Amino acid sequence: MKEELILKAYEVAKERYAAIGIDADLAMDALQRVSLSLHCWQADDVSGFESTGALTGGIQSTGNYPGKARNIDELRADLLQAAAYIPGTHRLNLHEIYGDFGGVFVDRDQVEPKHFESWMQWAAQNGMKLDFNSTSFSHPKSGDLTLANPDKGIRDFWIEHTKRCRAIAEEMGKRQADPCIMNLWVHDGSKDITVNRMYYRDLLKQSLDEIFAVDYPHMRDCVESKVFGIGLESYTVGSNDFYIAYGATRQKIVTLDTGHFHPTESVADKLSSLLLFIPEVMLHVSRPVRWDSDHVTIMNDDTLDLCKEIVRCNALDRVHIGLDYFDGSINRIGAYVIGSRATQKCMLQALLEPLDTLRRYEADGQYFQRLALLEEAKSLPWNAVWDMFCLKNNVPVGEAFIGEIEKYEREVTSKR
Ligand code: RNT
Ligand code: ZN
Repeated sequence: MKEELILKAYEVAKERYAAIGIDADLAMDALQRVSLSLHCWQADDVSGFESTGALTGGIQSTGNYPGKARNIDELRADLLQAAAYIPGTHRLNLHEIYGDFGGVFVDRDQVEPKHFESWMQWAAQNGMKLDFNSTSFSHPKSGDLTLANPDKGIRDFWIEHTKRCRAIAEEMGKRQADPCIMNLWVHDGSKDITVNRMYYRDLLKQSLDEIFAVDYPHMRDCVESKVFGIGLESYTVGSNDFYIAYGATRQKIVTLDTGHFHPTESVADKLSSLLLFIPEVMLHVSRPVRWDSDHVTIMNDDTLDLCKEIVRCNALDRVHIGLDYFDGSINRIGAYVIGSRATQKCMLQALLEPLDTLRRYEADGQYFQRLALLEEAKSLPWNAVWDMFCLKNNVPVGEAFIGEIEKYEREVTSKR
């Protein structure tokens, strides 16, 4: 699109927003400060570099689109490619199985910061900060139960793994002078009815307490629940109730994955409750289609509501926004770009909301006026502000990135 047109449209939009008391420049400044944590696992369908084994742990990536990243160099190249089409500065969220193991098998209870040395260097060179995840799935000892396994040997193996992951996250946080957020999600559960619900939860609680016994200054822990996994449909040890209670009593960050709740539950509604009792929230923004399907995030009501709640709770500095989806059926770099830009578009609309006026209406009991302005706000020219934001950040405006990703596919990924 012609730059002149983008500037002209922005000038009109800016005035239109000024008329309702919103400064579009300030909204762009605020959006500039919102970093997404890009999940490394979209580039290769959650394979990682540890082994060539199957993806287990009740999660699944479907689709066989050609060109997935097969090694660390390809993954890095793809991430940079994706980042080039996403305005702003973003973080990279690594899973333990993406370590730089140099072709040697390093078991999960042996992993060390040195296996992430090259990632730390690469991230620094590319202006990205790192977040981290322990990995309980895709391993011979994964089974149905890891940290909640009655077998002490297996439980200790995963406790050791998770402790080591925290030490790695600490090193990352120290090196980047910004806390590394480490997410802990374990798939532990049961395919069929269990008569030991409390027993496993008690084991998980004890394992977590042991893992978190050491306090680290440069990393933050977050714990992620879910409803069920594939093959683990009847019971999940780390349920939502479990982790909310755990997070609230231990002051840990709770991760809300938008795919991990019953379909009619509003994840956005959870923020204001959690933020009153826990220090921060981590989000895994995804798009569940009928179930926790991990489709690519789009600009839908769920994502919009979530971003609006972050802003309405005045919690931009207390909510970390990570993406978590894995679609292997389309161009994987395109998937990153679509989901990231969609999340940012939602955040921009949230930042452009005439909140003061809406709140005044509400305080005065002017409910018709509140609803009318909420409706009108939906069609204000936020998209002109978005185009301007992309232009300012030197990334393709509008659909121009489609052609660029096609080119990278032609020249690089299709040759893999
Ligand atoms: C699984 C969880 C978890 C994973 C990643 C790969 O249901 O959402 O966050 O997606 O750890
Ligand atoms: Zn998740």
